[in-house]
Amino acid sequence: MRFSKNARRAFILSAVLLSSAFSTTSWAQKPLVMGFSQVGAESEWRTANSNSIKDAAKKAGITLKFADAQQKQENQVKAIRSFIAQRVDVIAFSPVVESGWETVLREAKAAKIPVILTDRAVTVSDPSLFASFIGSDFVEEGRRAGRWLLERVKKMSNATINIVELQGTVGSAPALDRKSGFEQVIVVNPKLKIIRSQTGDFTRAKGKEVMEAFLKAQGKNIQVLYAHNDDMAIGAIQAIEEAGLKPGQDILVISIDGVKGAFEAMIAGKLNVTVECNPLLGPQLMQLAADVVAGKTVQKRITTLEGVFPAEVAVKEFPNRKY
Ligand code: GZL
Repeated sequence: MRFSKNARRAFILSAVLLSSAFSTTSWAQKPLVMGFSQVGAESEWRTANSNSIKDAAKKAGITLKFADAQQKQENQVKAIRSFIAQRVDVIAFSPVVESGWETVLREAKAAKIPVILTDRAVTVSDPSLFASFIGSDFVEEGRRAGRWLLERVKKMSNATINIVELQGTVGSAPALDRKSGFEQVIVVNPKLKIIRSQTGDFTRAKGKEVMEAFLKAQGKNIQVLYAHNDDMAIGAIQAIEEAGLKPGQDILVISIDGVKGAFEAMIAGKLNVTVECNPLLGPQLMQLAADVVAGKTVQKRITTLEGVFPAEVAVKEFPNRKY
């Protein structure tokens, strides 16, 4: 059977249209690929944060390339460069420290790959280097810790109330901001003095080690410990007990995150209050990534909602905790 020239032409045209339609359809269903650079695995908070991101990516059908930087900035820069080379659709990361990101973020921008900040902020001269920042207000977390202490010391007759402070990772947004927020609030009470302040790098081991040094230097002259996260507080509680003192009584213990370990310490009477810092950012991040890749307008700053949990509510609240 012979076909006319027009019939052959119509057949070829419909075959081309059909194949392009198929490839368009298959393109439209291509899963979004996200490169995520995580700070590390330094705390209970970080573990919960990583689990939230991995679970949410799976539920959203997003292909996640996850890199753990072991708390080293150079590893995060390497991971981001690798994501650029792999041409991922979007890059997200929790920057271990605030500064030193300008160059690699310019490389991502040149490659036309959008970047989303999660958890911690960066300091850059050009805000267009990231599409959005989703995370807590660390200054407010520090203020909440300070406000709890202002109320608590109303019951104390001491002429001065000496505070030792376990700071988070040097140069990180949570360490800088939690310190300034706390100081902004306690300055109104001249009895309150921060007599020692040093980084415990957000880990239990380092928190214990630094608290041992504080106790050796200051002994019974410490009335309050302010720790920038629960893991350092839990390490410090061990040091306080090993020094023969009662954490939560001889030394008030204030910390931030709201992880299960903190609730267990409060129920045991060893920690007085934890200020919540929500790590469960995964679902919001995946929605944000899909919106950014789709070219939708997104909020530049998304702040997570959080509370304060004094020991008095620990038993009741503990069963509700998700991390
Ligand atoms: C806060 C987060 C901090 C936690 C720590 O959002 O960056 O890092 O408070 C964690 O537990 O190590």
